[in-house]
Amino acid sequence: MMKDHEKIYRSVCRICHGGCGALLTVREGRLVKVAPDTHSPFNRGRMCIKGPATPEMMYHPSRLLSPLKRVGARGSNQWEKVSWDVALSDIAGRMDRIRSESGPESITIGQGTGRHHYMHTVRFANTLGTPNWYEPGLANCFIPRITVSRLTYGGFVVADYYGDIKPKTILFWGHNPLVSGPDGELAFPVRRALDAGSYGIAVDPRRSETAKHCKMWLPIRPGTDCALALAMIHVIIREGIYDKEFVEKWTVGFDKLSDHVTDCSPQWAQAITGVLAQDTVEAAKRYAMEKPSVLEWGVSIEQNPNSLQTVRALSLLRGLTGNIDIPGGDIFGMEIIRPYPVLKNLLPEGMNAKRIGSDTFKLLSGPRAYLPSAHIPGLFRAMRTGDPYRIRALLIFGSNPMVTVANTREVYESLLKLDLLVVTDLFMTPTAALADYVLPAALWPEVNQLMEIPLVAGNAVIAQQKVVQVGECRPCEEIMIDLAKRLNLPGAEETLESILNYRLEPLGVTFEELKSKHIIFPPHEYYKFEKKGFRTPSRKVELYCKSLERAGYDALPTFKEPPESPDSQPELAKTFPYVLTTGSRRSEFFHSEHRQIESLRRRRPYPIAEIHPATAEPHGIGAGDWITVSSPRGRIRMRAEVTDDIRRGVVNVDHGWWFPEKEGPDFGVWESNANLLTSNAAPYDPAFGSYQLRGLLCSIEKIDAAG
Ligand SMILES: Nc1nc2c(c(=O)[nH]1)N[C@H]1C(S)=C(S)[C@@H](COP(=O)(O)OP(=O)(O)OC[C@H]3O[C@@H](n4cnc5c(=O)[nH]c(N)nc54)[C@H](O)[C@@H]3O)O[C@H]1N2
Ligand SMILES: Nc1nc2c(c(=O)[nH]1)N[C@H]1C(S)=C(S)[C@@H](COP(=O)(O)OP(=O)(O)OC[C@H]3O[C@@H](n4cnc5c(=O)[nH]c(N)nc54)[C@H](O)[C@@H]3O)O[C@H]1N2
Ligand code: SF4
Ligand SMILES: [Mo]
Repeated sequence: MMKDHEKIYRSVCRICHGGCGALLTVREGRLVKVAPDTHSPFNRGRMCIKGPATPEMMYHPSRLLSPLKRVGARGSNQWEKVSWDVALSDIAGRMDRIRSESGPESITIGQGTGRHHYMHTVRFANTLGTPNWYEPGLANCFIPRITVSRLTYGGFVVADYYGDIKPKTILFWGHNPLVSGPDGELAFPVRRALDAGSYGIAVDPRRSETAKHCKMWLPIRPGTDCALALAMIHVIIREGIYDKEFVEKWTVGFDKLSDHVTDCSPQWAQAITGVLAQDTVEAAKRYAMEKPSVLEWGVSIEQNPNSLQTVRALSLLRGLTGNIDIPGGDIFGMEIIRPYPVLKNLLPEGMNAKRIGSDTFKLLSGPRAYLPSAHIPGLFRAMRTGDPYRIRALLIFGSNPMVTVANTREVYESLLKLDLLVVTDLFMTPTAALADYVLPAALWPEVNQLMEIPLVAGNAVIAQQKVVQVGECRPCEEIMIDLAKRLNLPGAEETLESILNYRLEPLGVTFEELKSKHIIFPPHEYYKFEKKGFRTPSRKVELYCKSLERAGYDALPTFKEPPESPDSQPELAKTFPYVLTTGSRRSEFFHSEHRQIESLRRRRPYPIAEIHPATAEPHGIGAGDWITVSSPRGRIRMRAEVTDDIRRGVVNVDHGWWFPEKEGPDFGVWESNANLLTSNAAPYDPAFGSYQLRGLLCSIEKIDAAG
């Protein structure tokens, strides 16, 4: 029951990429409870375990509460508290000096994945005049899926769980949305669809939480997804089960594609992927014939150096079967509000060419990329070596590259070379501990923002409202606006609220008004292509993609064996005989976060490596044993989980591990961090610069009791 001195606010959780409707109980200025909103069309009264843990995050004793300035040597983890004014005027002064001495491009703006301030960070970089901003996803997360969707059928699509007609078949590909949503959609509608009878097929080396709710599990060898997708295309074409009318009227390049996949039989794919040919045929038939079907694809298809063509092959499945823009299929976003004003035009034209990676990775860093950003390996190299020019300053808003970027050792060496490192975060992290200034960020109930859901599609808009304030914490948007004012940057006069109002104008509401309405979710419009065609140069689905050809990339997808795999490096595989995949998401944590949140950590106290009993047995490894997992680059300690729910010979390790309870500045970052095993070296995907985080080689060993 609500008490007099309590107030309940409706908002939207943003601990992960966000989207669950949340009820926030505030008592005497303090957030005391976060509960799921039963009226939310998305989570309908449910939440994952992280949502209700918000008050624990908010008032955690180690939360950063005021700006800190480094006093000892860099990385000595000695700080003094300073006022915002002292911190920001010193930071702005140093940025100004670096900008005039070495050009704005020598300042990089970094950020984490999908935060509320995501687009404001891009805006800040543009107005500062630097082409170099990044986040640790991008090349390896989401940009390939978004870009390829735009090239192939003119826009990003999401599964339609909300209309009268529901998906009959759901093909989950390298994606575990019951745990990891949303990269598009939240977990709950997916779960409702599966419970209501949608036929699930999971392509995953693990029998993931999602795979456990599916009728079919295809345990693929990591890194070989493109081959399996091509085999499904082969089956769909050879069996004549593609949507003939749709293909005829609404696609280009069918004959070329058909010729191209002639040799990609399910048997050919079986030898590469390990997926049984008959399962490939069955899955392809289901997807093509038991319509409407949706393809829920995940980040696994992007964490390899053939990401463009892997994502392309998968995108073609939608086009061939006509499962786009139809009720219960994969649908385009309605984009009901204006895009965030990132002030792209303020970036001087010449700066596009200076963006690290722009000459090589056109679809990540080129001027016409969807969201041009710098290529991370090149950026960190520029910090270390000054090639092609020195990156002297890095301002990070909510990211922990010491844990989340491949090759931690190099990240560390790069950060130490900077003249200025500023990290804005909720907690002290192994990255923040290396900074000159650490600034305290606001947590989601301390922020006014708009949440568009499903992600990127933006079919609904929800008000996220500030209901409390802790210490001196500030939203990143406000910190950037303050810095922009001190640096006299264009656009600095606009408040966050005026930006939110500008975005909402097409809906005829202000942010204040949306707070009381809470959500706007208009009915969906299907079959838009029938009136306007697809938003591609041919107005059709581009099975054969001329735009890619013009940009110098293959117009049709081809499988390439990952550069590090048992097949491509048989010699190395003698020492490192297993296939390593990293980073499968866990409900308790968001990437490197939440290890200090007791209620979550208690449920998953240790970093886990999952292995099959047949893989564990020759090493004498039993459940719960500590083991080392080694790759050609490093070695980490994990607890073994011995399980049949993983393909034999595959080792799946958690990513994101450090130990906030251990002493800084390292906080145990060199012990169990998956990115000590990964590589950021070439070869890269030629369009996106993606590199291998999944499907690498590794070995395992039991640590004896004494070790
Ligand atoms: N080996 C391996 N590495 C991976 C992956 C993998 O699968 N395998 N996945 C990659 C992918 S897809 C991604 S997207 C990246 C993610 O990489 P990051 O975005 O760097 O991941 P996080 O650990 O979430 O780091 C976010 C930091 O921001 C802080 N934070 C949270 N909310 C806020 C806020 O509102 N404001 C501010 N200022 N700070 C905030 C958190 O405390 C945390 O320290 O990791 C990548 N790294
Ligand atoms: N709780 C929680 N939710 C999150 C995040 C988080 O850290 N925690 N991170 C967010 C972010 S930034 C992202 S990108 C998304 C990612 O979310 P997802 O796209 O679901 O990605 P993962 O959970 O990393 O991997 C999905 C599945 O791919 C399988 N897999 C591993 N390697 C391969 C492979 O080579 N091929 C195939 N086919 N499958 C493979 C794994 O076993 C796993 O079950 O999650 C988002 N949501
Ligand atoms: S799924 Fe994401 S938005 Fe929903 S409660 Fe969990 S962390 Fe919050
Ligand atoms: Mo991501």
